[in-house]
Amino acid sequence: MFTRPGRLVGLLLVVALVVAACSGTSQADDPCEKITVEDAFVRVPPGANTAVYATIVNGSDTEIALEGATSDFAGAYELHESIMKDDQMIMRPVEGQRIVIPPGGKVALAPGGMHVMAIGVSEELAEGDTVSMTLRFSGGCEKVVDAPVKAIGG
Ligand SMILES: [Cu+2]
Repeated sequence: MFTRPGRLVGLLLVVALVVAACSGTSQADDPCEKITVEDAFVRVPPGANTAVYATIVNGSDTEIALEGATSDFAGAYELHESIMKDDQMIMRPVEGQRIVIPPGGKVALAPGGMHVMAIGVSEELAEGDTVSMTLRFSGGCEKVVDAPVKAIGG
């Protein structure tokens, strides 16, 4: 009984030190913790290839870049953008395979714009299915998202 108060103080001291250590690390600002991926979805494959869309929000005060994606439903994944050329919508790989999201900003990967191109779809994907995809960001940051498969117009 007599030892308990002493041990309790010792325990509280340890807890206080751990809390201080943890808050110290989060102040070092890990931008990865402040990236959120919203509304990710995969287009029902119109053929051998399809596109993945999402809105990426950078809540950190550091610039961050999407640098790639991986999953297991296709053979390869590239960052693409759709552009108008000679009155035609074409798509091309994003320069440097890098989509920059400014500090406090967001970037929408959306039909008619940027997207993750999934090349060589190896699974039958139908509306209502969900795929798991890992988005790779600068600084070794990775975010795993569940993307439902959806039909889009056109
Ligand atoms: Cu594309």
